[in-house]
Amino acid sequence: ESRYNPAEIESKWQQTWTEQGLDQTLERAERPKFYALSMFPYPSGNLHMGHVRNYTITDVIARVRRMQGYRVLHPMGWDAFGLPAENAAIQRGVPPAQWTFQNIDQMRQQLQTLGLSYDWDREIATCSPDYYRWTQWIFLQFFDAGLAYRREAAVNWDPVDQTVLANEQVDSEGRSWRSGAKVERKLLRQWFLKITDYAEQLLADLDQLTGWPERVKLMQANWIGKSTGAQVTFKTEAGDNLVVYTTRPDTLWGATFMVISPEHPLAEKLTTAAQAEAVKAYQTQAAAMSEIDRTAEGREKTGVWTGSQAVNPVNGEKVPIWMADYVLMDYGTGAIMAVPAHDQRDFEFAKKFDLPIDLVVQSPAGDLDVATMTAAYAGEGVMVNSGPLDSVPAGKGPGQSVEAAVKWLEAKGKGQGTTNYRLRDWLISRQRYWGAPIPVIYCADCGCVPVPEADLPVALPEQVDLSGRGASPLAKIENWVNVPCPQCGAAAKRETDTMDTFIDSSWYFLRYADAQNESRPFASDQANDWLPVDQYVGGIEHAILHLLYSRFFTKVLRDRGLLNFDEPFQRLLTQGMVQGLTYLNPKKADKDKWVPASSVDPEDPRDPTTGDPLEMVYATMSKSKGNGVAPGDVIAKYGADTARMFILFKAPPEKDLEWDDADVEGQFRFLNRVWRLVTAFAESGQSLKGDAIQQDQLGKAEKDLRRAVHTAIKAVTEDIEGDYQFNTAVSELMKLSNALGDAPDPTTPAYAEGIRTLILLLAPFSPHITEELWSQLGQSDSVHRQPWPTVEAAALVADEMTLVIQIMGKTRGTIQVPAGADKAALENYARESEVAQRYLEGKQIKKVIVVPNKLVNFVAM
Ligand code: ANZ
Ligand code: ZN
Repeated sequence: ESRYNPAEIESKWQQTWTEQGLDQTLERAERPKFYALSMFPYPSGNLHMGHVRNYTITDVIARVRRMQGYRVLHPMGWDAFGLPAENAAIQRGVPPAQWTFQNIDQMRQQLQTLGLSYDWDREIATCSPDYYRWTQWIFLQFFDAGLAYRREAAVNWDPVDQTVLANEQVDSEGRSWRSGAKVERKLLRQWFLKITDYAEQLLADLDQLTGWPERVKLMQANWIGKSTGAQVTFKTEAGDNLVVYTTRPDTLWGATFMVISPEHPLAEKLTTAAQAEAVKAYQTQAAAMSEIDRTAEGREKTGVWTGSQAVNPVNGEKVPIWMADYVLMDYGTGAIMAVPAHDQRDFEFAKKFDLPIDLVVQSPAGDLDVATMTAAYAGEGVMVNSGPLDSVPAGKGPGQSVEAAVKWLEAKGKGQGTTNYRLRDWLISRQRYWGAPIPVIYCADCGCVPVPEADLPVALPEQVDLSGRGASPLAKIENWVNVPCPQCGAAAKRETDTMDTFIDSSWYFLRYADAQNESRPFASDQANDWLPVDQYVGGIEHAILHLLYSRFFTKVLRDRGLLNFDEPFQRLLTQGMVQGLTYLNPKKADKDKWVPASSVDPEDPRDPTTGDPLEMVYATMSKSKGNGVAPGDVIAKYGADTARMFILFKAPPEKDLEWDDADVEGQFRFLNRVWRLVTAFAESGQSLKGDAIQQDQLGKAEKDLRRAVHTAIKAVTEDIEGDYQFNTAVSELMKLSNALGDAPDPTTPAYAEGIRTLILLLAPFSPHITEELWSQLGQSDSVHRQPWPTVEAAALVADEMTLVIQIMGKTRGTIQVPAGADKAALENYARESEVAQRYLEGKQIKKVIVVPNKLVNFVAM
């Protein structure tokens, strides 16, 4: 008897599949399409368990769909531009391209050991010129549509190295990763994409995404941040219009001061001579702070009076104009009316600077009094002290105060209803080397000129100074920067910024549909055929930006006539984290508390440096915690099939998964059991063909086995088609193998059917062992090309059922009766049963209650 040797069979079949092109995309038009996509990885060089989980889930889905008769697109590629390659170059002198492509080769090899059914002919790397050429082409589509523009925006500036830093290169104390210098903010003219033009569509179309987790849709909606309210104009003493945006125009009668952002264009004009110095100092202080710090909840309020006032248009009262950093310039109008009685930030500000507080909403209890309030009141109630709004119910609903206020303001010409979005335009300029160059040229006469399509790609030069100091790397290469103007031929200069790598990943799913197209990013008919992606699988960390940007790109390309669909991803699965057993020293602080598992004796876990006893928890695998399990180690020991089985079995895909060696071992044992069952069957000389099975001529044992087989088909299919409950599907497969193991006669056609079914149902989960067993049974075509088993309804029908016998409502025993017996028959079986006879002896039956398929209850005295 042969032994299950995963190392041998896995590499053998991987090679055979590659040779046979088994995983290439089927182009047979008559089949329905299915596009299964995993979020492509950054090529760090090392595959981790999170990747393995992500790709295994998608692979099972792709394989099941193929067996179900779909033509499946299941591609893989590399999100290959970005900072780490550049950092490697800065620190170790390896050219970014070399570093990246080496990593890609290494990771591709690691992926191949997992038996993932990718069509490698469609592999893409976003850093290769035949990809970023089209990234640049798409940028020019945005430019042409007026959706790409330049304006000044702040960057992180390292004053020592005289260079721009990415956010990741600034530590939590705001210092440069290299020079240690305190990072400053500097204004640069940079490129933006006008995603705000699509804010409403991006929000509204979330409703189409019925196959997305609610939580992700909510995160997107919050990020877009739609709010409705009004713009109201206040007149300043100098006669300027100071416009505010408010979501509560109904509270205008309670506005006791105004606040402008430190960057507000009227700031200088509004500031009186006496206040000039204080205002200037405050502006400098605010400029150094990040938006997150400025708006942090509960932070002690700061601010300064500008020295001037404005007139509240609803009641003619004068209100002082203050400046404070909690008002942001790029939201609304950069100025607010402050209503301290009903807005918490304004309340805190008023308390701090001793400004008046006027109540305009009285609570239903009627006991609100500004003298005793300790926080702003944002609840329901009725309007008070509000002129025409008095006694209107406060709130945003129909017929309530906000609606009434907007009507009143519009009628009086004092303001108008508006909608606002929190979503900002997308800053895509990066002052870095390893990204797609932004394809424009600046000419003194013609201005900003797009690079003509024929000149794409604007290729990254290879000879480059990556010292991490001074101007951005591309800006330092004179012969690259200086080019003739494409329009007039005069001396001109290239743009030296590259694009945010999120741009690369905002269209890669379209490229896969037509990955080798040399004249276009993709042919529209190909993209329209394959997309939307039927199932997208990836991490929750991409719930906002990547998915939002991809949706945005899809809509813009649709509006350019290149696509005919609205949304790129029909169904989204965000898989849970893979957690490892983690040791921590409770006596140590935050980052220092983790002790790598490799330095711990699991029998007596202690800190190797201090001897302190350690605590154990499950935490997401990471380098810093030293709790990772290397996929390569598990594959070397048990094989990829076991690794896949464990990952699918251990937890439902959206849930976090705790790595557990014992359960890995358990799945290995299960595959060994399958191996023994099938090889024993093969060695007994039986074939899978078998004779046609006549259900009604089978004996009990065979019927029982067939029922187990078809129950497994039904359950596994439903588990996969429903919510991808792979864990319960694996349990069903284990049950089926037990049923086969218990079957009294392994020579019947029903047994052969069981063996065949077990292999087919297991194939998407464990592609190698099933292919090997399939071929050992003399099958010449791949198991992965077989049709998915279907349920035979007749085989599911049970012959017998268990009937409960009750006397006076008390269960006294059970009997086996033919399934499907009618009420009268059930009553008869029950009367004749030994249980009933024993309990009813000498009694008189008053009533018999029959619950079909369940029980018979005798009422007797
Ligand atoms: C008066 C008021 C009274 C407000 C009240 C709220 C409650 P959302 O819902 O997020 O859109 N605001 C407006 N522009 C701002 C800016 N640039 N920076 C900081 N805060 C700003 O928030 C809109 C509310 O946030 C606006 O409505 C305004 O305060 C403030 F009982 O106006 B409100
Ligand atoms: Zn020119």
